[in-house]
Amino acid sequence: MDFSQPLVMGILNVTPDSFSDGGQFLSVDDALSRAIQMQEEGADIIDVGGESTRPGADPIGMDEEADRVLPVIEALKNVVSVPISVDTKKPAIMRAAVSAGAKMINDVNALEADGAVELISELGVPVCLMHANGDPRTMQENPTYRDVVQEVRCYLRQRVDACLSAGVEQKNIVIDPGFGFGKTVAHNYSLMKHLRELAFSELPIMIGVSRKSMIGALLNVQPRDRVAGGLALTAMAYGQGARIFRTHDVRETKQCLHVCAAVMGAD
Ligand code: YH5
Repeated sequence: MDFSQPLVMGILNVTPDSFSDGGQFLSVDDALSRAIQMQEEGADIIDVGGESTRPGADPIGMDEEADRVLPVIEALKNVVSVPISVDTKKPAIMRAAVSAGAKMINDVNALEADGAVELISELGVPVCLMHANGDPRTMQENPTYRDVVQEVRCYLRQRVDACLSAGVEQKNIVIDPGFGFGKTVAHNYSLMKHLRELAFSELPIMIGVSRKSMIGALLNVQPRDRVAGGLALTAMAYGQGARIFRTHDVRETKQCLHVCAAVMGAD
């Protein structure tokens, strides 16, 4: 992947809580339509996720996750031209997703599962290593840090080192501070203010702030009214070197980054 230009990763949730009719089944067709729409809006990557990692969410089993994401990835690779990434913590899902056509792994657990680092080295695909403090079920109960920026940086450095030691190529590694994952609103804003300091070894930084509660907590609005807040964070992050932006709002984020890039490219 070429990280010299900012990339927008469109979120394709295939979890029951994301189903448009609130029902139990999201059809593969609905997922494909949404993905095609995001590609038309300019998405550079489509991120398929089957396990809800929202605060309070329960983990799901292997079979259920496989049944949600694999058919979508298999169908998607024939209808979109952009690379597909899979948002999973499970090595077996990573392997199956790559066989099904996924070109990148997005792991909110930074490859902490047994065998995950070795698997990524074997598969030779790009990976995003994200920081999370605790698991989704309990992570927001009482997050504490002495220095959130330094702790996240130190954690990511250790995970990067584990990958490099196992033979993962540096060019295949992306890092992400994990906004909202075991962090208070104050922690999230601190991480954003100091995002520049997270960078090391020229690794590309990815962020996911789209519609998250760090925006809602400030503006007191529902997720669908958090787009402008997300774009403000996107612009601030771009200015500090972030290069991959995971979002529900692809068209708006592309426009935001286009304008940001024009500022950076001006005389
Ligand atoms: C991320 O930051 N986030 S899943 C709660 C919300 C809205 C959105 C309404 N996967 C990230 O998107 N992967 C998720 O409140 C991620 N970075 C990376 N790399 C959570 C999510 C969300 C949660």
